[in-house]
Amino acid sequence: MADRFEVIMGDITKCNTDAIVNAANNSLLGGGGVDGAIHKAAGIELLYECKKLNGCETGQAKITKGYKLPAKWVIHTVGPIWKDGNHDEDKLLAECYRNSLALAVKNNIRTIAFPSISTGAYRFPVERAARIAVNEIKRFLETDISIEKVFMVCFDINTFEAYKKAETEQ
Ligand code: AR6
Repeated sequence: MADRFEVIMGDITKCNTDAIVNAANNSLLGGGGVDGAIHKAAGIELLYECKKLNGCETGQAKITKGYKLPAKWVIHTVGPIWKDGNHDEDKLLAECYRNSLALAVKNNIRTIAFPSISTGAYRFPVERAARIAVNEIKRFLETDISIEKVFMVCFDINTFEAYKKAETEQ
């Protein structure tokens, strides 16, 4: 199982996995951070497809094509905005990972890359988010046999260290 999950540093728009996950917002119409980078790299056709999806609830996930991205698919999920930890933030973040992976399985996706959902503009504390993400991904891989590889793609060293720590602790 350990070889099916890997924490790396990098730019998710460059990943040539079957799918990459986007940390989107409820509108699915683009934004800053990883969302902005994915839309920029995929091209305007991604926005056209997203417009047809009627947004997405927090914790849920929707799929589009990847257009100009190396990845064939983009799974858009909406992380919770951090308030104080008492507004279902943990549960909703866990749902993002579970629902994205379930959607990947449904679409015969074998390799998938996640960004650190909610820990940028949405201000979820990164160590807490990393523990939840690693736990959900590992638990999913324990019961699923179709996904070959899950990458956690960290954009900065602080995020990378938090996920590495969570990985070794669990
Ligand atoms: N590759 C991998 N990770 C990245 C990249 C990249 N190219 N660019 C940024 N990150 P954020 P959120 C990291 O803010 O907190 C958007 O405006 C970033 O360093 O992108 O879920 C949406 O439209 C951080 O570690 O997502 C929403 O409105 C992580 O991705 C809102 O931001 C997540 O940061 C979502 O906020």
